[in-house]
Amino acid sequence: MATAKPILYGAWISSCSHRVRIALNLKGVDYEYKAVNPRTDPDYEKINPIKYIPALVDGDFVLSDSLAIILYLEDKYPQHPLVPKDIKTKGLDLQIANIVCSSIQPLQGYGVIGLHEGRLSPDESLEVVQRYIDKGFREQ
Ligand SMILES: N[C@@H](CCC(=O)N[C@@H](CS)C(=O)NCC(=O)O)C(=O)O
Repeated sequence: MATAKPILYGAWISSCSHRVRIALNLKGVDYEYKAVNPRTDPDYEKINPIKYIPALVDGDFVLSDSLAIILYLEDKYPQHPLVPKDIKTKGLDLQIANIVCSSIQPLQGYGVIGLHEGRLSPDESLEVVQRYIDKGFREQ
């Protein structure tokens, strides 16, 4: 019996979803992509109650959070490894991944900037976004 393809829920605007799409494509995994608006799609809340994208549905298993999904894919599809075997290189790779996931994206994403909608001008929002992207990539 053919196994169902994993389904990735994401959106074009979401860097977190892009990470997982990149991992799936580097590994050559055949998957289905479903574009959703996590804030407004009532069906998506049943898949991921925290209402963030991405989420991966693999049969009856649902996993959210881009880094968790990527590490799951790494274990499930060992071809074209993404995580180095050398423990120091692996540690540094995970450091970079975590800085992107924890110290850049959340601080300049909708969760923070959206909270200030109407209170920050577009230039002020841009300043916040640039501050965290610049700090994360320049100083790590
Ligand atoms: N740590 C999570 C963050 C997920 C996240 O913040 N996703 C954003 C898109 S990149 C989202 O769903 N934003 C919708 C919102 O904040 O309402 C991951 O890496 O997947």
